[in-house]
Amino acid sequence: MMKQLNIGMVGYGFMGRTHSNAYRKVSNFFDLPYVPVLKAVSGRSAEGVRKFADQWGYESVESDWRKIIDRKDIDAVDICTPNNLHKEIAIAAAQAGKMILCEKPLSMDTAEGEEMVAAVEKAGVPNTVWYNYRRAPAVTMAKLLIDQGRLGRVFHYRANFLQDWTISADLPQGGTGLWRLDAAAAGSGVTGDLLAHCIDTALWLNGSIKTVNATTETFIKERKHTVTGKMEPVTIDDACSFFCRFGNGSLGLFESTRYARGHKALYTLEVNGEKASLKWDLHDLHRLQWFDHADEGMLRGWRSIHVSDGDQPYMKHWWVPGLQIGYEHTFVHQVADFLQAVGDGKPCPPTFRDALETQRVCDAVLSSAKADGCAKAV
Ligand code: SOE
Repeated sequence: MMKQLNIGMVGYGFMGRTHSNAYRKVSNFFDLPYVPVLKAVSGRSAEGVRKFADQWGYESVESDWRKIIDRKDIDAVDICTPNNLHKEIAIAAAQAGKMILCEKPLSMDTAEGEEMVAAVEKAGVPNTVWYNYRRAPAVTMAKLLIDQGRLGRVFHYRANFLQDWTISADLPQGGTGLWRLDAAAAGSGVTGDLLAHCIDTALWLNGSIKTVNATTETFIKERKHTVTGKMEPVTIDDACSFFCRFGNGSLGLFESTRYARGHKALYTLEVNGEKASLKWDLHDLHRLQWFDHADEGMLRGWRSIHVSDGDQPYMKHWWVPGLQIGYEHTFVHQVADFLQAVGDGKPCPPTFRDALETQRVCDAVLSSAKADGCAKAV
């Protein structure tokens, strides 16, 4: 019989839903050493957390996350709170010997991240950070192709994450859902929220980032704060672009904004190598675009690979060839990999230590933007 692994979730917003859905589905599709059990969820609004628990099938609710940590019947703590609470909860969970699954970004900044890494490593508890896009099968396949050396020497890495949901100046900052606009809760704007995804994938696919050169902008300088009710300065970055140098000698170009009218969650990446190139687009996430210079000249061109066959990453667990999966499945894959890793006594990347590297790059990007090393063009 499969062993149970009891989950205690802290927070229950959008990410609480994606993670809960993953816990509920994973055992139907994967044979794993553990079956996750939705034991408890905590949140500040008694009514809100109760409604969430009923909807997703949690056995119990708590009004204070500390109760989740104290409970002997919780094996793993899933942190789905705003970023400014990650550190305190993760350190307390590690000290209590709990496994931890932490929503991205790991922390508000590198210094906090270092404390969190020290805590989980001292406690020796399994840990992972939900950079879910690594586990879109087409992205995992990109990793396999790169690791097989099929691109040869890499020259360029390019990534964008574009959205348009904060263009209205009437949108307040702070509070449920809108904490992402409040630097005190989020740490940063698009850099920590969106570029962190691009950086995590880039570090995984293309190795370390050595230097960055960045620029940021805050287009709307003041917004009403939901909690105080007053107009307050906006201190997050609304848009950020940076270029960088990777350890392997390639050049990187990254852009993110929440002001790209028409784009809702356009995460794209492209890698150009000596022998081949590949491209991926979250809006078409089951496809990998592949160009191989070794193809016969007359037929050479971009291939659009529909990643849905049993011999492609993760797909043998789902339907039959040709039937695709989507966004929610990236989270199911992360839970599956986490439970397997716990069973095998191995780490489940990205671990806190892996995610700390992303945090370092984010900090470097923000500090470069602050220093504003721009030369005048006119
Ligand atoms: C922001 O809108 C957001 O929900 C991010 O917080 C997620 O990490 C990203 O995957 C989608 O966009």
